[in-house]
Amino acid sequence: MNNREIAEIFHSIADILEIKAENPFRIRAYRKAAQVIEDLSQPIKDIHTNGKLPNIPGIGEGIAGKISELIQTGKLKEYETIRKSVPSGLLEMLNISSVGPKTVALIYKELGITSVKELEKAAKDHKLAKFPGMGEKKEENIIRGIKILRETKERIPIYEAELIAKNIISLLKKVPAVDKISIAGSLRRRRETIGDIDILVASDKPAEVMDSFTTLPQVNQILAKGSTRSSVRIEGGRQVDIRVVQTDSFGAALHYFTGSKTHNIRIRELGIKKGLKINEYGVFKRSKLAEEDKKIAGREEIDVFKSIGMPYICPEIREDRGEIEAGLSGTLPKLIEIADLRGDLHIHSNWSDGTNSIEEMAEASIERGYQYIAICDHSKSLRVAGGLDEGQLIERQKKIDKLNNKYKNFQILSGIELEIHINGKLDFSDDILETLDVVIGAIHTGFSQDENVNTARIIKAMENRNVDIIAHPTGRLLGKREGYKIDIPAILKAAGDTGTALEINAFPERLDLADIYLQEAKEKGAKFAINTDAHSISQLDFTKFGIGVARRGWLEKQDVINCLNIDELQKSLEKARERSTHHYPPGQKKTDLI
Ligand code: DGT
Ligand code: CA
Ligand code: CA
Repeated sequence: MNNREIAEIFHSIADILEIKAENPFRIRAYRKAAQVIEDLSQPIKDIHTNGKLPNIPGIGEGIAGKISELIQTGKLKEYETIRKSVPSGLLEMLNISSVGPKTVALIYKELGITSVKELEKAAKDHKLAKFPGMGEKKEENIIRGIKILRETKERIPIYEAELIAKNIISLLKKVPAVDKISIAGSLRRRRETIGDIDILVASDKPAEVMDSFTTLPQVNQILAKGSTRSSVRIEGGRQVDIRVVQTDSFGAALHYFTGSKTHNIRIRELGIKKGLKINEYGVFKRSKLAEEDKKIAGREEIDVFKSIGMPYICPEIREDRGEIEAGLSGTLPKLIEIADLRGDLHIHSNWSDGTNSIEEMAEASIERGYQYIAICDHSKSLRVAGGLDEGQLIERQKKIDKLNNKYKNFQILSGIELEIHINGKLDFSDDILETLDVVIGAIHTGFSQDENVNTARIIKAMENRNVDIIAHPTGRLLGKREGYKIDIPAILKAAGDTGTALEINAFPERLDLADIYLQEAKEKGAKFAINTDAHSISQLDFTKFGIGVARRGWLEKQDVINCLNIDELQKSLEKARERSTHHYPPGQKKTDLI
């Protein structure tokens, strides 16, 4: 268990105690412990191993014992018990963005509400406003929070969908009746969330495939079972659809079931104009007598496109957002690929809130074939994430220099994920920033500011010549939080004007900047950086989700700065820094709004 997981459990215990209106001192002890653990710059596991838990200020003997239990067993008995002592609906309510334990306690006590659904009704019926600290605004926030919570509950994050699909496919591949198998639907198109998971199989023994599919160990409920199509619910409630077709229809079916529906309709219309019938079974030449339609293609997906005079269109852009026109006029983009990435420009180490050392992150990146990485630990004011101060930066630089002497064809860039304060001021002075290779400006506090405050705040940071990239530009957390209130077109434009790259943060719950903004940003002259924001080695593999977003946004490798090799990257960063100063010389700031 890492520091954050343990801190979350203590926060959760404090929440439950607060709902139950227990002793405030006890509540405070848990909260304090959670805070202290979040602030630690070292893995608590190591501190525990060294027997130094009792030395941490703010952690008493009792809490230290619970930390040991968590580290040793991965569980905490007290937590398991206390969780059962309140209706589970109350804990679910805590996931609503504007609802804390005090609100839950109040509505439970005063109105006997124990579920999210009841809470939504009460808010809509204005039954909450009369209580102290509530009001109409709060009711609105609750209703909106519940909507967001629901949307993500209904749709599956791509990260989870991919795990489910991979598991099922690896099991079905072992079934002899399965000839070919592929992911289809929105998961193949790499949407950020997935309604249901679609799998396509080619087989001449569909009944055997369906039997195998519906008796997989993870299947909880069979929603439908037929010879060409079945649907199940797996553990956790997620829906998986499967279709089985003949091998000589597999390509046509793959195209059809990959969608999107609007893309399919356009393709079918183009077929009709050419006297073709295109469906999930193949491409057919129409004759006057329907039964004489002659099948001319179906085995390979690309033949569907060829039949209407088009090159292959990658699944990620099959959304009827111009790909049909581009295909017809020969102007399809050459979409970026994972192999184009030369490095990762946003990686955390255990100098701030990462789990692994700089050296471990570097070696894992070398293994992945990178030429460089930028270690971008948090900056000083983000205490909860172990932000570094000026002194620690100097110490870290020594470590990085030493490692760089060791590596031959690999370079560790020294970077920072720099807090942008509410007034647009930066966490470090320009003198300090000058010494860093990569500066990523970021917002982690004060989300609730007005739109113009947040917009000016970010643009002001972009205008600083030393800020190279803006981290997760809209701040949304899929299913948890809408982005900050910002004027997105203005931010995209400022990125183009100042040469500050926009991050496509590949962390599965961020995927920020989202695909829908990328074309607009590109038109305004912006460049991008596809970064994982990895806090541990395994998270370095999040790149594939960032690449999915970039491809859906039609990006090519020349749009993305971390596709440059190290020399080109350094030149490009330098050029962008010059551009910021050129655009906004001192005393002529375009946005001195604050
Ligand atoms: P989702 O599941 O909501 O994330 O989105 P999809 O795109 O996976 O949609 P789904 O699962 O309903 O259907 C899978 C694909 O099957 C869809 O992308 C296109 C194709 N499809 C489904 N229904 C129709 C239809 O009525 N007409 C056409 N042309 N294609 C369809
Ligand atoms: Ca689907
Ligand atoms: Ca489906």
